[in-house]
Amino acid sequence: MTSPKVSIIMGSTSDLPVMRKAADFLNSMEVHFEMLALSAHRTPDEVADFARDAASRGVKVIIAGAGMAAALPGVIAAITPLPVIGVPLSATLQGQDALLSIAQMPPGIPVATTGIDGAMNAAVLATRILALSDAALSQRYDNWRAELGKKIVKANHDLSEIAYDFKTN
Ligand code: RP5
Repeated sequence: MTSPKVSIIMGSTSDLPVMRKAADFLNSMEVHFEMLALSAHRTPDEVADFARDAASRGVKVIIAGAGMAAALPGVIAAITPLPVIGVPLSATLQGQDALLSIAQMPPGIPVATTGIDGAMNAAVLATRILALSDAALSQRYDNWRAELGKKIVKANHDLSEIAYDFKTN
C-alpha cells in the first residue's frame, strides 16, 4: 500500500463534515493521505503512538482538527518532529474555545492554526509544504491557484454589469 504523505486526524467522526474538505482538496491534488479518528482526551495512548510513529511511516505533514478543549493538535505537536496544522472546529462556542486551545501553544511547540473550520486551508498549506520538494505537485498547485484568480476576474465582470444611477463603473 502507498504510504500517506499527509495524516488527517480528527477528534471524532462528528468532525468529519468539516474535515472532509481537507480530504477533498488533497485528493484533487493527487496527494496520498490517511484519515484517522484519535482523541487526546478519550484515546491518549493511541494519540501518542500515532505521533511517535508518523514520521517513520513516511508522513510529512499532520492536519489535526478538533473541537471544544481541542488538545489534539498540540499533543501531537509535542511528540512528533513533523509540522502540525491545527483546525479549530465549531463544535461549541462557535469554535472560539477550540481556536484558542489550538493557537495558544507555548514557545517551542508550534501548531500552525487555520481559521475556525478551516480544513480546506489546512490542506492547501500542507500541499504548499509538500510542493517545496515535488515539482509535479507544485505545478498542480499553481494551476489550481491560477483558477482561483479567474474567479475574481469573473466576479468583477459580474459586478460591472450591475447598474446604479450613481455607480461609475
Ligand atoms: C472533540 O469533541 C471532537 O473533536 C469533537 O469536535 C467534539 C465532540 O465530539 P463528539 O462528542 O461529537 O464525539 O474532542
